[in-house]
Amino acid sequence: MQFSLHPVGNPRQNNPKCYKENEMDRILHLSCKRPRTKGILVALIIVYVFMAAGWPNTLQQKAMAMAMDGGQADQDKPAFNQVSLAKFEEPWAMATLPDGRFLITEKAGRLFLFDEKEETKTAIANLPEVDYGGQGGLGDVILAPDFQESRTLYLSYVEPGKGDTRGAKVVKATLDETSATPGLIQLTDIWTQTPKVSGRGHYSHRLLFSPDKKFLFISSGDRQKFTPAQDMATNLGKIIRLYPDGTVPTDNPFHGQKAPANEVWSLGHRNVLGMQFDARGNLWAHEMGPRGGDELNVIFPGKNYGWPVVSNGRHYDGRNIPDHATRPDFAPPEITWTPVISPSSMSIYAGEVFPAWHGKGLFSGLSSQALVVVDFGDDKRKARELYRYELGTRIRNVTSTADGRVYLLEDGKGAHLWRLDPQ
Ligand SMILES: [Ca+2]
Repeated sequence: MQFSLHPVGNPRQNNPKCYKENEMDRILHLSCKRPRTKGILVALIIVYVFMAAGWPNTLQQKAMAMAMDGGQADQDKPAFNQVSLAKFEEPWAMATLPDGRFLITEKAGRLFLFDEKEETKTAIANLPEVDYGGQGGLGDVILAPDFQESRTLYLSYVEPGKGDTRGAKVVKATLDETSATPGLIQLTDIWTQTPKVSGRGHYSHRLLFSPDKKFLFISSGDRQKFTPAQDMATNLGKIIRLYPDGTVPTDNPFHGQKAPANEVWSLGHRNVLGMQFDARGNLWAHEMGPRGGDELNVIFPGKNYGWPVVSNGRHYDGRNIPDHATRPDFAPPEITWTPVISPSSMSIYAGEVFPAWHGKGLFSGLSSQALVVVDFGDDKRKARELYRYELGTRIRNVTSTADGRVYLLEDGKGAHLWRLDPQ
């Protein structure tokens, strides 16, 4: 099934008054969804007149792109078709296997093998029981660096605690495909969020291996409790660095301090749902701000990124939070977004299918309903958003393969898995 891309601008979707945060991740108010139909209609009529006048085909396409994009056409902004491959129920994360198949998690606790060539979707047995609800359930899935030989993968999910509490957990397991039904075996605990607290938000629990394959990074959200992000007696609101077996490296910045401080790589984070290393070895992480103030940070060991003391956004009840500029002792973000984009995942593009995206960050957006393309800058130039594609639906995940194919997972129930094909 083919879907044409119509990157129609809709400022209401980015108006801070038009979204609210609850346990479901920044839901857009229905009253704010009215598109700018009149402006689009006028633009389309103008384009139609030019087309009728017999412009060369390439000029027609450029005019169409400019009209649809508020006049900001960029020849380095490649157009694509969204090809629907399958549907999933509240998917969260996606990993690519060496043989080209995908692992895809669903929040309610299901993990699928998806084969694009065979168009088959196979449920994997023996998943751990997850505490499903709000922003949590089954979360991330990544392959161990030696997956080809070991068949080891890592999963993050939410487990219940005592009373009305819960927290994220990371396990490793072996993917066994020797019997008729694929299943997980040899599940081993790697890490837990501590303490477990009430609520069902801001687990973060994004997983990433370092380029040298020696370290496992885990993002741990503030669980909507704010102050734990500055409290080294908890591992909430932190980025964590471990050995792949869950033990704590002795060269971590807070080595020698009592657990869990010794596992902390950086602190002062709110809700980091995407992190990746770039080709130069920099660790980038985006995080959701409160009302305004989404951030892209470059992560250094031992640094404090300021939440909840500083933020370029406001609290949801309207109370001010001092900006980053008031506290130079905290690491400032490379980019802040107000209105927010609600970044849900990050991929750094390394392939050739979309040459214009090489080395760029692809961020999926929930309330922005967009694919956001970010230039990470260099020694002379700061990181910046290059442009975005407004897709008209919440995007939960963006994944790019080593050979450059790009896939999007829609958010919510009956969510499409799309492949992006260049036009
Ligand atoms: Ca910050």
